[in-house]
Amino acid sequence: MTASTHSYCDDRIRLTVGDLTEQAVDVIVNAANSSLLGGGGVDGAIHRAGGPAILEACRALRQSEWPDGLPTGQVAITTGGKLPAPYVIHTVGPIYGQHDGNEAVLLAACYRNAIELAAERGLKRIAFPAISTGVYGYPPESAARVVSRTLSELLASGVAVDEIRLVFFDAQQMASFVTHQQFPR
Ligand code: AR6
Repeated sequence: MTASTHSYCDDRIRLTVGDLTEQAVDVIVNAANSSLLGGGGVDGAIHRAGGPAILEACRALRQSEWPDGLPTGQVAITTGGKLPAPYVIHTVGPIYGQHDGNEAVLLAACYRNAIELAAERGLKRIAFPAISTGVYGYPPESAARVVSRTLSELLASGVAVDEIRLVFFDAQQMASFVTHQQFPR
């Protein structure tokens, strides 16, 4: 297998190196912050590539469902604006070291809640960035263990999605994930 074609769980989980904003799937997941009003990293890239419709939809969420902001581990869906993916699910990853040891539970909740929301909406192909492993400081090795266990449990439970794509910004990040993942063989 080449570095760009890793897959697990009967090919329902695929790893790729690239720009999340370019993924032509049904929905991409944003590693947002609780304000939902944009930021740097992948969040900034999504708002830049998707255009103002995403921010407008996020502002509407703040005025309706989430007046105090989106809590860590929760999810909210908006349009994808001009992105190839028609929808964005925004989630807030844990800031490493700031959740009294509950970081892994919260990181797992981001992935689980996003996939369950996608399934509820009939969105079958979902792409994720490596949530919390940038500015939020989650060690990528330990994120790989949490994410792989969470995703394999979800697929085993029969969740209705066809493809979960994990998008890494560079080959080194993907290689680290491959080394530390704990998908069933
Ligand atoms: N495509 C794929 N992966 C990317 C891209 C991209 N275009 N850009 C960055 N990454 P981060 P966090 C990777 O910091 O740690 C924002 O300001 C990056 O290399 O974007 O959850 C939010 O508003 C890293 O591996 O998200 C929050 O305030 C991963 O995406 C805060 O950052 C996540 O890095 C959230 O921090």
